[in-house]
Amino acid sequence: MDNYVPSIAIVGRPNVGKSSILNALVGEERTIVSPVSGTTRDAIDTEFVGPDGQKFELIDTAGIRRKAAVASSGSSTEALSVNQAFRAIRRSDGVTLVIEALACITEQDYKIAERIEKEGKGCVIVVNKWDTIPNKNQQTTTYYGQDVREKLRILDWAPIVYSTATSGFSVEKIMLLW
Ligand SMILES: Nc1nc2c(ncn2[C@@H]2O[C@H](COP(=O)(O)OP(=O)(O)OP(=O)(O)O)[C@@H](O)[C@H]2O)c(=O)[nH]1
Ligand SMILES: [Mg+2]
Repeated sequence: MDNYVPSIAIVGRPNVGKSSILNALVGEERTIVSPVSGTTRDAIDTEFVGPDGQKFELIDTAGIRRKAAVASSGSSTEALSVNQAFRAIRRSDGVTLVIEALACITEQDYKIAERIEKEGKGCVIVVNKWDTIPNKNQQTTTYYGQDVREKLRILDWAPIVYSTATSGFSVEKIMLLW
């Protein structure tokens, strides 16, 4: 199927830079970026053409918070957004799981990882906001890589990319891995 366009869902906790990554990839402000968590409410599809002409459908999704936190916020909009993000994982061919460099990997990230694994999707793990890590050296990447491997064991086969969406650093690497 030459015309088949694979879809890649960009998922992760709120505010990690999912929409920023999509904008950096397509080179324009396709989706709203803001410091407020929960900015993206709907899964938005955008076409992306790779350097070799390969087309992808990128799906920006709403940040996924803990179920209990969503329930206690009393926001049915957020609950719907979270369900949509899980649906995006289901309907996509692959998933870009975004984690924020300075934030710890939480149980919530693990739950999203479990979902990706359960749905049998391909995955690239992106450690974004790499610019916020001070005094980086060669060992920094090793250290972060080990932490990701330890805490997201279920995705031990997924490649890891360290990116800065706001400057575009390493963002194109994410798509080269598909
Ligand atoms: N320093 C730094 N800030 C970033 C980076 N990527 C995104 N941000 C900032 O982080 C904030 C959240 O970015 P978004 O792209 O809206 O994050 P999101 O994951 O789409 O957030 P929700 O849609 O709310 O889940 C914004 O203020 C961005 O400018 C990065 O690589 N480095
Ligand atoms: Mg967003």
